[in-house]
Amino acid sequence: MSKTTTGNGDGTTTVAAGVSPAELPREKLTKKAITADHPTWCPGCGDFAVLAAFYKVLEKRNVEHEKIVTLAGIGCSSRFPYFVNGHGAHYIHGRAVPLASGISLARPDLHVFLFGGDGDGFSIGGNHVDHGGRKNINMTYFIMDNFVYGLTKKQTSPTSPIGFKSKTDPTGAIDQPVNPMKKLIAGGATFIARTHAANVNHMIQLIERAFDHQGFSVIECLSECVEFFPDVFDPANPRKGGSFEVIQEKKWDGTPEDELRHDVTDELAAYKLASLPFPGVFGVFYETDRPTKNALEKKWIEATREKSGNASDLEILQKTFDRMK
Ligand SMILES: Cc1ncc(C[n+]2csc(CCOP(=O)(O)OP(=O)(O)O)c2C)c(N)n1
Ligand code: SF4
Ligand SMILES: [Mg+2]
Repeated sequence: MSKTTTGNGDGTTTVAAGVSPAELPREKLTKKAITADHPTWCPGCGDFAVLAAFYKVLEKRNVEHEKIVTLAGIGCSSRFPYFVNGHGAHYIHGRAVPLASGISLARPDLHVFLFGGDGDGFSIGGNHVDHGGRKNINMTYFIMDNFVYGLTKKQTSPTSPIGFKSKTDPTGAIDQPVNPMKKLIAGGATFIARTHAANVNHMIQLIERAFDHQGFSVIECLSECVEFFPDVFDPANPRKGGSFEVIQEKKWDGTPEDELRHDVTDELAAYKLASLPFPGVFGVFYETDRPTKNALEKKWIEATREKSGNASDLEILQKTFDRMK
């Protein structure tokens, strides 16, 4: 039998015999509790800042420790789940969205976060991102865009600019890069934002907004690969002589200056913002309130169960098989 010592300071709690942990006051979530392995990124990699911002949000929002799920495909950025002490998986290259979809639909009480790179999200996983968006499955996807395949040591990625010299384009990339904001708008994601790993406060604000959004939320974060594409994001880093232009959102206060501010529910306006030349603008491009697949599926399951005389899952499944005979 265990003795009574509530709150071990590391997210675990020892409880008295006969006391259910659910009955005890919850210990505040600390960074120590959510920190797992030592990050193995190169010194100076932008991904460190993303991890720090994510820890901050979990701590600030005091997310229930057992409700945190981090998922990823393959890539340097996709190593993220190793560094978070929560449920998680480092999955197949580009396939984090389908895995996350199943988890989100089966366990809507969990906070499902995805992390990955431009290659993982816009090349091999490009089609999954579209379907996650159009189905509006509840999850937050943070894409660490470094304009290169980092893990495999410098190949052209779908966001590499024309002229970028890499192992796959030794004389310079010739293909038109993907515009992440436009792709996400067209795909149907219901929260679409852009940030920069050099601006931790901005990252935190956006992760919090995405966290509060019901549906498929995606944040593209410019995160420098210091090894294979250094300094590429300096034009949007004030500490490196660049300028970080933040989208001014409408306040709906009836003032003349509000006329010029961005309406985040206006898809065409979001598309226009996405057309600005590099480094573009940062903040929320688009946000809309559309029913999630989670909610629609729940309704459908309830209606089906009622029609079947409140049969159990097994009975409904058996009836379906019987019909197929
Ligand atoms: C099916 C498959 N194809 C190719 C690879 C090789 N591969 C591993 S990571 C990667 C690209 C990673 O780039 P990105 O997603 O941008 O992540 P980064 O390393 O830049 O953070 C590739 C091509 C793989 N692991 N699996
Ligand atoms: S190779 Fe680039 S993306 Fe990968 S850890 Fe190093 S700096 Fe980061
Ligand atoms: Mg990359």
